[in-house]
Amino acid sequence: PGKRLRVLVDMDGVLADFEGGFLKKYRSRYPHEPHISLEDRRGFWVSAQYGRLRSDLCDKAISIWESKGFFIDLEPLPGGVQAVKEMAQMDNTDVFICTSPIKHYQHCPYEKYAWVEKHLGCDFLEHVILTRDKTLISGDILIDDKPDIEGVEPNPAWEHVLFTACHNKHLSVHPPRRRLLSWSDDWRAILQSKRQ
Ligand code: DGP
Repeated sequence: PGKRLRVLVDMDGVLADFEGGFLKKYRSRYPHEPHISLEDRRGFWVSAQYGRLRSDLCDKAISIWESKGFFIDLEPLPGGVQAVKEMAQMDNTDVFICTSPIKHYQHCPYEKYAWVEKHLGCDFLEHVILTRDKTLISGDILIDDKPDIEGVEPNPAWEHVLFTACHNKHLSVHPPRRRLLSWSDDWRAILQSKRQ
């Protein structure tokens, strides 16, 4: 008779391959400019690392994800769509996709809904939360690849489980913080650990 578990799952870098999609389109659009391999990515903000490489590359990086078609074309990360579908079928479990759209709003919010419809089905559109401040959203767990999730609420309801990505894999995560290494890792045990 325990209460329902509410799971928040991030989209870019957790369900959708933002980093891979970015690098592919960046190299195709700027074939004569230097790039940063996924192995060498450090820090959440792609544009910041490109800007350190050469100052004009910051705007070139930004131009990629501001382009029409960028977000809808992102490939699903291995196992993510299946895991979310399985979670949604579990007893006493509510799953929401919690994602921050970029401020350049011409394409991104639309394409995020379109991606969910394409890969998870139109019923899942009821479970999409677009917010620039995830601390306001209540849940038991937030699975997200961003190491520092901040906002106006100093004590968010959720436990942030850091989803491993190319840009965060070198960071040490100290207990009680924990990681989900990939969707092959034991996400079911993490959910179970939060149930009453
Ligand atoms: P989220 O993963 O929900 O926290 O959303 C963050 C978004 O920001 C996601 O679409 C990835 C994107 N992003 C990655 N690097 C940069 C950057 O350097 N600048 C901006 N504006 N957005 C970035």
